[in-house]
This record gives sequence, C-alpha cells and structure tokens, in this order.
Amino acid sequence: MRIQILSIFPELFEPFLRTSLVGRAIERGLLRVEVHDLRDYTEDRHRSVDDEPYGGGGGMVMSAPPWVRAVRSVSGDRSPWRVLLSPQGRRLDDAGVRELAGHGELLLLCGRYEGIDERVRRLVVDEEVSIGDYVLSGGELPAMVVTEAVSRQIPGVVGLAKSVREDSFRHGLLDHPHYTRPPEVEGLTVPDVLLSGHHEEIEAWRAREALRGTFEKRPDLLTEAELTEEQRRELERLRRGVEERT
Ligand code: 4FV
Repeated sequence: MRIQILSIFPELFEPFLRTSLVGRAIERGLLRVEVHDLRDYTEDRHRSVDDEPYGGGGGMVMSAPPWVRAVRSVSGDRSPWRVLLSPQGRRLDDAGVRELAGHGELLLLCGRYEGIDERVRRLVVDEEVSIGDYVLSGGELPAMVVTEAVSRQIPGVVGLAKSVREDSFRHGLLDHPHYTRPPEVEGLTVPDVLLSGHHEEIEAWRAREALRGTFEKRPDLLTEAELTEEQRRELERLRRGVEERT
C-alpha cells in the first residue's frame, strides 16, 4: 500500500510515521508513505498557497494552481485515488476504511484556512472524506486517521489477523468488554466466565456483551449489524426488558 500526503505542515507527520503500528508497517515495507510540502509547488517568491475569497467574507481560501500542480506532479503516470479531507466529505466508517484500503495508492490532500478553491475538487479530487461533523484547523489529523485506519487493513500490519477480523464495527457491533490482571481493582472483580477456561462460554459471553453494549450505547448500529440467531433472540430479550421497565 502506498500513501502520499500533500500538506503545508509536512513536519506534523514525522513522529506519527516513525511510531507504533504505522511506523513498524513502514519499517517492514508493508506500507510506503511520502509527505510532500504543497509550498514546493508554488511559483511566487512568497510561496503563497492562499488568497482572499472572491465575494469577500473574511478568512483566506487556498488557491487552486499549487494544488493542481502538486497533485499532478506527485501522481506521475500513476492514478492514485485522490482524497480531500474536509467536513463536506463522506463520513468515514469501517466500510469506508476498507474501501479506501482497496485502492493500491492513496493521495491525501490536507486543507487549511477556510477551505480550498472549488476548482481543485473539479480538477484533481476523486473523493472527499470527513472524519466527523466538527471543524478542525487542518486536514492533517484526518489524514493521519485515514493512514492509521487503512494501514490496519494491510495483511500482516496488525499482529493478530484475528483481531482485525473481530475489530469493533466489523460485524457492525461495538467490542465486548476486556479484562486483564490484577483480578480485583478497588473491589471490582473479573466476570467468572472469563476465568473459567470454557472457550465456548467465553465466546458466547463476549457475543452477548458486544450486543448489549451496542444496544445500550449505539442502538443506531443494530439496523446494519450482522447478528447470529442467538444474538437475535438476545436482542428481543433486551428490547422486552426495556419495554417491561418503561
Ligand atoms: C475535516 C474534518 C476538517 C476544515 C477547514 C480543514 C478543516 C480546514 N477534515 N474531516 N472534520 N477540515 O475539519 O476532515 O481547511
């Protein structure tokens, strides 16, 4: 997998690209990431990337020519999937991450200021992606989110392939609770089933807890979730439980 990033703050990515999972994936050659400074694609001696908005209204807008030059230059004769990170984009979710990971090469465009000249979208953007309905100062953090999420989909990057398969959201449910030593924390103990060694019972408990947690915290996810027969019955019980209580 190859990811190229365009930003006016390339230095922001340095610690991220040499640390933890992404850092190891790069070291092991499973992931290739190049960060380019957008200002290297300006032509004026002030290396300016922004200008005043037509129609006024305050704030500055990123001008199109540096972006168009930059995207075409770093794309070379390849056709990376060009993603602009912006609040106007498609909300990123597990399915979206898997789709992005399906592209052999991504080119992530990180905006700053009030936004980017609309013609950049028309000329050199394939898709807009948002990491959430809030406004950040730049697309760099969203680009890191995409890079980390996509890199977890690369076979071999996440140690236990099992853990990717069973990641939250994979079956549309939140993850089950996790416990580790010490066995007692300020009077709070570990569910006996987890100490039982009965793997079927442990898996059944985890499936039930994933469902109950999703039912309580993110019932919106249940419409799309892939549920087992047992989980369907359990969901009916949970719903009846609520009805009886209300
Ligand atoms: C954003 C988001 C985001 C908007 C103006 C950068 C900022 C500035 N990107 N998901 N939420 N971007 O807030 O992706 O250009």
